[in-house]
Amino acid sequence: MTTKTFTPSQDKAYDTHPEKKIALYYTVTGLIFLLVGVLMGPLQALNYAGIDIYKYMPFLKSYYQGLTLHGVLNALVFTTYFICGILLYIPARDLKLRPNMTFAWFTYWLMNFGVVLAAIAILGNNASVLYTFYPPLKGHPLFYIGAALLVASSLLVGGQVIYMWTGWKKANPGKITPVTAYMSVATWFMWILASLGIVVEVVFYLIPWALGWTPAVDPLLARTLFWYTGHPIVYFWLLPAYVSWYAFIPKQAGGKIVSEPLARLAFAMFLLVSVPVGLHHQFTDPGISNTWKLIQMSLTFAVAVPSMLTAFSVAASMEYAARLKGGKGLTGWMGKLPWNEPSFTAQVLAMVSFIFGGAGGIANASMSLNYVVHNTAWIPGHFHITVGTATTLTFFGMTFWLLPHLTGKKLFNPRLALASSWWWFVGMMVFAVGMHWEGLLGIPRRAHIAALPKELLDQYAQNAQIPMALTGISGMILLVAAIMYYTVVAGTLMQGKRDVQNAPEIPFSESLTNVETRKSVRFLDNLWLLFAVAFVIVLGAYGPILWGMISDPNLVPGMRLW
Ligand code: HEM
Ligand SMILES: [Cu+2]
Repeated sequence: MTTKTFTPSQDKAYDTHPEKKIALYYTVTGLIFLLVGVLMGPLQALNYAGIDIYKYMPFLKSYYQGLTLHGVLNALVFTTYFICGILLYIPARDLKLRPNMTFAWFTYWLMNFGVVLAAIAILGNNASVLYTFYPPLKGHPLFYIGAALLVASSLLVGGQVIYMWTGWKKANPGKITPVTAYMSVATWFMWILASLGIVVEVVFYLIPWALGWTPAVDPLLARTLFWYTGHPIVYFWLLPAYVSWYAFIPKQAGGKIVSEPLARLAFAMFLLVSVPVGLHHQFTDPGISNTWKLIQMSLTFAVAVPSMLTAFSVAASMEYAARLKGGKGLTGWMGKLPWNEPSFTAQVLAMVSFIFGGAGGIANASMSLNYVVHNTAWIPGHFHITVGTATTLTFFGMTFWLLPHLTGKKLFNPRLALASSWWWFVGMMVFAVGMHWEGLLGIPRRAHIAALPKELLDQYAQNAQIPMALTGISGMILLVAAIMYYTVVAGTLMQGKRDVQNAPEIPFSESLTNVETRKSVRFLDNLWLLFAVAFVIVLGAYGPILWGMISDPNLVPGMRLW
């Protein structure tokens, strides 16, 4: 009998690691949906500059159909796909385990199926309910069923990662989970707890109602369940970016993780306190007592702490790397960072954006200041420099090594990749100035203001000429940035040649600390325990409110306003 030696062939990139292929499919599918969503953005930015070009867009029945596409595809669909790709692949590689590939492909196709159902409803103009789908706005049942399948598939991916990790723990008794896997698993635990609200809202209330099985729903209860998930979902978007900042940026900068225990502590804190804070989106909602609003406001400030830990610790890792290369002075060391590397620079620009976004978030979360900015253009100004840049630009930066790593193809035109990152960053900064400013002048969000009669639009415009111009210009800058970025992605994927052996590796960083001996780290490795504690905190912060609403509902029939 002869034994064959196995050499991976150059053109078959996935022989040794079939999980690379699923990671590629998840991330690229997400990017394609993002492209469609992002193309609506400049139209909206022009609207906020008082310029209406919707009449030239025959495929959009209304501003709100476009805005639904934009919000749903960017915030819900792109993020979920991309995160499922990276947070399945990266922990599997870190633990040196292979996911069950049949199951993993099943989750991918289930997700596609869900998104197609929702797309049928939105594209047919039967669900222009925006990405928050607040009742009594009533969309087509396919929209809610599709959304439920999207969330369900993401939970199955999370479950698979937790299952892999549990198997690893059994096989490695007494060992501490490697840090990247730890952060990924903690994120999935957080998402499982966080998604409960939207799952209950959609499955128990909205689907039966949209199908006509129940005549009415309670809008306040639905909103509360929505925001139960709707705030921590931002951590579901952000934590994968933090994984990259903590675990990959130090290596990409040429150094090591300065404080690994701090990284673990930050993720443990996110698991504990990111969920019971959703009421800060409902400060203006009647029917919820101020006491509960204040409690959740305080918890919101608590969850800012791990983000600050992250800022200091990631900055310290970069400084360490720069000083290793001879960087000197209070700020002079920054010059030694690899600014010509698109992956690194995109992510650092994303971090800078998050500093501003986080600061604005503190204003949103303060009950008294919230009344000033609530439902104004300030709010989209805020979340385009958080999810729209901190997360999105980090993911763009990751693709600059990830796509070559997964496919064995060279990054197409790194200079264009670098330029696209700067253009996105600058575009979003200008956008943020314009929109925050418009918001402070009282211009509402989600308003087709460019279609107002001239006298009414002028009432806004006479005070807001500068911010409106900035917003419009930013939309054009962002359009250019998006074209550049997608040229890089398409150029990379469409090359015929692969060089699998010389493809970049996952930039796992080494750590300066030996964590095996640390009791605190050993304690934090009990993620099931932290999950249970988080659950109890959530019950305390939400149980009484939800119970009050469920036992005394205010039912309202559905409406279609489009
Ligand atoms: C070309 C880049 C982009 C531009 C010019 C843009 C522009 C805008 C504008 C002007 C609005 C406000 C619309 C209104 O309130 O009526 C908006 C809303 C929104 N954007 Fe973007 N955006 C872009 C990219 C993104 C990205 C990358 C994300 C997330 C990953 C995102 C997520 C959202 C969400 C969730 C909304 C809220 C929709 C709603 O209120 O229902 N956007 N965008
Ligand atoms: Cu929030």
